[in-house]
Amino acid sequence: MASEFQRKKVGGVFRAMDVDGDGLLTQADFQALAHRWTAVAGSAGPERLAAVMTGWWPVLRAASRGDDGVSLDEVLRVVDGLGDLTDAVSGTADVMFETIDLDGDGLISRSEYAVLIETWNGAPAGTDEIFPRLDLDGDGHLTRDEFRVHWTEFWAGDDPDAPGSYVFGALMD
Ligand SMILES: [Ca+2]
Ligand SMILES: [Ca+2]
Ligand SMILES: [Ca+2]
Repeated sequence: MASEFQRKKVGGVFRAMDVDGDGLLTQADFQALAHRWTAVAGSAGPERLAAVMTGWWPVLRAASRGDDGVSLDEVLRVVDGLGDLTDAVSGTADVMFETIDLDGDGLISRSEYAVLIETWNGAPAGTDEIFPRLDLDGDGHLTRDEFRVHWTEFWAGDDPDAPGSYVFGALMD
């Protein structure tokens, strides 16, 4: 069972992914998200990211009960099982990392991270508070390993104190 914290955390991302706001994730939402990502200027691999994101759609679809979309409860059931899918989760983290590494230097800068937040949420959001917490060694960048840790914590973890719980930004009520 998903905890209240997981519900809050994943619920925020669910609302960002539910592009048309009807309370269900559908293939159309995924296509809209993929479109949003392919519009990120200068990015080397948005098509690859779109393919990986679209690849999660059958996984979610399989968890839903034959209706037209996937509800938050159904997403939470999938999230419950992600502990068994750690390779797929960290693979998605790597593709996301490469997509937001706009200058291709193998690191995520503060401004590149801001692009992630804005593109994911469809609107700009402050990153001044969370970025230093995500930057575990304080060198001013996120490495691939740092990002993978946070991404996996977000999707497969349940720790309100872990920086990764806020990798998509602050949690809203
Ligand atoms: Ca929707
Ligand atoms: Ca970079
Ligand atoms: Ca760092």
